[in-house]
Amino acid sequence: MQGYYQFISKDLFNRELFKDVKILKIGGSVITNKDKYRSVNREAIVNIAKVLGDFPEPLILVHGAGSFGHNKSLEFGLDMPGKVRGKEIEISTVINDVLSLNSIISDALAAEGFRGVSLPTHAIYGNNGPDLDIIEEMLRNTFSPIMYGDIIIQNGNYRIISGDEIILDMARKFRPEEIIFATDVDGLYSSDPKEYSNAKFYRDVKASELNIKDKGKDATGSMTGKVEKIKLMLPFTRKVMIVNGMFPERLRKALNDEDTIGTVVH
Ligand code: IP8
Repeated sequence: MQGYYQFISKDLFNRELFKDVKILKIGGSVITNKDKYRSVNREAIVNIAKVLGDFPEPLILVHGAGSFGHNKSLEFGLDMPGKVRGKEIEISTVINDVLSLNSIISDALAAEGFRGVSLPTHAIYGNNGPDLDIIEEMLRNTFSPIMYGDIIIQNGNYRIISGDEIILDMARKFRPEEIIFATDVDGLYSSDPKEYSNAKFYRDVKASELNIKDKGKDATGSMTGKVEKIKLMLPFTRKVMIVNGMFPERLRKALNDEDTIGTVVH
């Protein structure tokens, strides 16, 4: 019985300790040129690094894979999970590609004084899920853990894990104050604004009202998949905000809880 109470009080203590933690996802479409294999958007990366370098609190940072992950995953047929055996070269190619992107992001962040520590997703997700102790220890020491969309190996099987899924796992554990998605659009629309000129923009929307359909196809399901994940995250955070990561000032304001163009999902 005593052990049970110890567990409860430790958990409550942790929630208190991490109550100001924010989670930021930087979309792969912001930091890479999606149609060109292993091509980065250097300007966007540097701009975001400048914003984060000025931000005083530790964050949990997760970035997407963009053209370092999706293109080859689709080409190799890795978007469906399966047995590792026979796919080793393809899996290791993608794992190494997304690790290279992560190094570029971490270097740019370090150059701006951001105290980030990369935790390669494939190395912290074991057979039973993420090693949350490592992430917690980083936060406790005021580092910002950096994770990313990757391929993980569990019990002889591989599967792609999206940055959004990582965020859901982190939200469940750390109950962040806010979750921010920096994407390549201004926020959520009723349909894809790149295809439909009559798409309605949502400034503030209830998750239950969202019924978004897009035709986008990447290895992890595009905007429709993101919205489904956001609905699952909402019980664990005060708000979810989507901003255009191509406008660093919007990201800065979102991080500082100031009003800016974007979509708030309640
Ligand atoms: O860009 C996808 O992560 P995402 C990861 O966050 C791979 O959806 C390897 C395609």
